Amino acid sequence: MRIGIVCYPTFGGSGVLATELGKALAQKGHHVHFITYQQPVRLSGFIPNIFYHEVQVPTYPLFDYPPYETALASAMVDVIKNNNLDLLHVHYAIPHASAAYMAKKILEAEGKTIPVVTTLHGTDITLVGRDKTYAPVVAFSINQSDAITAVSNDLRDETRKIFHIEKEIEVIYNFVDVERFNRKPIDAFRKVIAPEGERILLHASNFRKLKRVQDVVKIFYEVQKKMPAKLLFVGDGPERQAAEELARSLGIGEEIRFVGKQEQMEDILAIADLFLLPSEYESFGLAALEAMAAGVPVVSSNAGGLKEINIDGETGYMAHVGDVLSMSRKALDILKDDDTLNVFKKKAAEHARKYDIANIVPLYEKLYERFLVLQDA
Ligand code: GMT
Repeated sequence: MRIGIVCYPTFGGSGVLATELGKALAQKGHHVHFITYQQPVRLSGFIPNIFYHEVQVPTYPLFDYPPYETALASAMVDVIKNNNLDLLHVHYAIPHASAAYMAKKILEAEGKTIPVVTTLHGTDITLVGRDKTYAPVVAFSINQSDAITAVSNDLRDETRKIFHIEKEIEVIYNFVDVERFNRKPIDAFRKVIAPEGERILLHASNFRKLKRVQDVVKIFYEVQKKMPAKLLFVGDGPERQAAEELARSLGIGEEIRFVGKQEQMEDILAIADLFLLPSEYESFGLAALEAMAAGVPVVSSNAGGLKEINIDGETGYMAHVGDVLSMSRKALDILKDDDTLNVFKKKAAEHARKYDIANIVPLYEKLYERFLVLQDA
C-alpha cells in the first residue's frame, strides 16, 4: 500500500506513535510518505520505503498568521497525486483532519478518491478540540473522516461526550516495540546518576501544566525522606522552571537531574526503578507504556486511559489526581525491597507485551485494507 501519514513531528506521544507506525509499515513493505513541517524526531537515518515531504509555509508581510492549514492541504494534494497514494492517515485532529478534508475534496473534484483515517490522540479532543474556537471545525472534520480511531476506550467515550460523532470510533491501542525497550542497564550511566546505588525515579513528558510535574517533585520529596533516591526528569516545557524552583525550596535540588529531550529513551529507562506519571489527564500515556516495556513499574494518576494500561497492584499503582501522599506511599511500597521491586518489574514488562508493535500494527493494516477493497469494488 502507499500510505500518507500526517502528524506533529515533535516529541509528543502522537508524533512518536505516528512515526513508529510509519516505520513499522515501511518494514512490512508498504510505502510510507510523511507529510510534516519538519522531520519527525523518531525518523532519523535512511529507511527504505519511507519518504519525507516537508510542508513549506511561505510568509508574506500581509500574514500575521501564516496559513499552515492551507499549505498542509496543498502539500497533501501534491503528495497524494504525485505518488498515487491509496490512503491518508492523519494523527491529531487539529488541524490535520480538516486539512485532510480539504485535500480530499480537491482530489474528488479531479476524479481521485482518497480515504482518510483520523486517529484521535487526546488533547485534540479533551483540551484544545473542545475549545469553542475550534470545536465546530474539529467535529465536522472528524465526522467527514472515512474512519476514526481513538487510542483508548476512555478517549472514545470522551469524544462521544464532547462531540456529536455519527460514525463508529474504533479503539486501536497505542503500541510499543517491546524488543527495543528490553535493554540491559548501562552500568556507567547508572553510576553517574546514582553513585551510591540509590533508587532511580523517572518522569518524562513535555512539562505542560496537565502533566503536574510539581506533583512529581512532591512525590519524590516524600520518597527520598525514607530511602536514598534520585529523580531524573526527561523532556522540557513550560513547567520546568516551577519544578526546579520547588525542588530547590524543598532542599532536594541536588537529588534531581534534568536531562532535557532525549531520543534514546530505552537507555534511560533501562536504569530506572520507577516511572511517575501523575497527570491531570492522559488519553493513554504512551510514556508509561514505554516504561513498562523496559520493565519499569508505574505510579500514576487514575485519569483517563491510564486506568486501562496501568494495572493497580500489578504493573504499579494508581491514585486520584493530586493525591501525592498516596502516590508516594505506593512508590515506597514498590521500592521497599528488591524482591518486591522485581515482581513489579516483571509484571510491568509482561503486561507491555500485550501492546507490542507486532500485535497492534496489523490492526491498522486491516483497517486500511477495508478501504482498498471498497475502492477496488
Ligand atoms: O501528552 C501530551 O502532551 C502529548 C500528546 C500528543 O498529542 O502528542 O499525547 C497524547 O497522545 C499520546 C499518544 O496517543 C497519548 O499517549 C497521551 O496520553 C496523550 N496526551 C494526553 O491525553 C494529555
